[in-house]
Amino acid sequence: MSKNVISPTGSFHPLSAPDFLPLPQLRNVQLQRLKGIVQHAYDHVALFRKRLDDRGVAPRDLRSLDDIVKLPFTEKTDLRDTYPFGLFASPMKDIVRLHASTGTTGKPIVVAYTHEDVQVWTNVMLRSFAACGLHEGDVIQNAYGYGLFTGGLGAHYGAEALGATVIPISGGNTQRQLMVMKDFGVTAICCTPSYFLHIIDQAPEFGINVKDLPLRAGVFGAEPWTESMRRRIEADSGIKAYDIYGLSEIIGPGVAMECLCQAGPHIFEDYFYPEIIHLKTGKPCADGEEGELVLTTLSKKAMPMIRYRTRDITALTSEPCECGRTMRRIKRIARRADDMFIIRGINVYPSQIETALLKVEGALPHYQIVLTREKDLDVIEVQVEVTLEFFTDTVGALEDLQRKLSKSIESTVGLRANVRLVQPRTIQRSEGKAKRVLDQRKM
Ligand code: DLL
Repeated sequence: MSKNVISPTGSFHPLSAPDFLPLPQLRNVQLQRLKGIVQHAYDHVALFRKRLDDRGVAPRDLRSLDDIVKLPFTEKTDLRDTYPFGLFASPMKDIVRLHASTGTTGKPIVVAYTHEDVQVWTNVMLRSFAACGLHEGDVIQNAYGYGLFTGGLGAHYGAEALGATVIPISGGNTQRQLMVMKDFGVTAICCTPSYFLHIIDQAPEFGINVKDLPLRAGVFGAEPWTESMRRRIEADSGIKAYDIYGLSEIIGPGVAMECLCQAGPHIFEDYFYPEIIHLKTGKPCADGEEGELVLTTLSKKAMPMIRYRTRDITALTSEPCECGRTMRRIKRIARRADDMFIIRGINVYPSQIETALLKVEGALPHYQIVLTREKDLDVIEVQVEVTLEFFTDTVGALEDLQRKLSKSIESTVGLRANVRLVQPRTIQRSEGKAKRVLDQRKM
């Protein structure tokens, strides 16, 4: 594999060339692929065929990319209702891999890949790593979970194809993570941002200062995180934190990835066609306007997804990025429609609480939101860890901090919350996706 060329504003790998396709060419690739995949889905997926027939739409009616709005949406319930294999569009003999995601409710959803689909996945993951400046010679510690979760194997194949050295450590065993990071000269890590925070938090206990290690980049995703969280991570570890986005239904990690400019993930549009729609009406949103991300897979053979409603809230921008990539960017996904909770009539997302907490000095980025009901009234308690210095400080200082945090939440979210300060390492850590909200109201 040839060496990478790294420019000050972006990195380049020969296989990253499609990231920079001139727009007319990109749109043409998208249209040709869209026509092909819609025909494939129509021919092989009964549910999709029925929905198109019911609307009186045929695959040949797709003449331009704008015609995509004629197609019906696909939703998570469609995957559950057809569990396990009802949306597969390839015969089992052509399917080389299955993954599954349990999500937060109900039955798992099962996703499938042909050999060709795995190659596409490998390609977009390679391009993801290249986009944030990783290359041959990098040593990548892959702490995403290996198994039915797509994070582990998705990142693994891409890192190997890049020519990097992969350490398939999977999630968990933080002491071993730190030992390996130090002893194997790890230069990049892949895991959820919350798990990385936990790793760096533990480092001093094992005599390690992460800032002294050759580690320079983190490929963080699989859960919502905020810009304030990125700043904390970068300040505490001395590395650059990049946002990677993806979901099992579409392929896994590698749907979108940030470049060195850290200005929001670029969608690999030659394989995934993005739309943003109004949550309620389903109508298209304008460029830059926030709504729900809808994705169509343009090449996936085993399980094509047509206009899949991700429930992730973001905005799409076609503003040029300094790196020169023509692929559009999404705004960091800090919230999911499903994560919203309503408390005393106010809609709240955990990420708003995160932003409010991290504005205040002394608060650590470890928190949990507990919802309860007292005498028919919703009560919200935000438990937040504070630095040891604060805990050893006077009661007055702690009360002052508590007040500041309450105020910050009130001004950010418009809600009075009970803030409970807890000692460092009290809140349960996750090796994968963090669970921010404990809703005990229904119990
Ligand atoms: O989390 C795939 C993945 C693995 C992505 C590793 C990135 C890194 P699922 O388990 O199906 O797949 O969960 C998908 O996680 O719809 C988002 O709500 C959330 N999510 C994923 N990446 C991000 C991100 C993997 N960078 C769901 N920012 C998605 C915010 C994210 N949310």
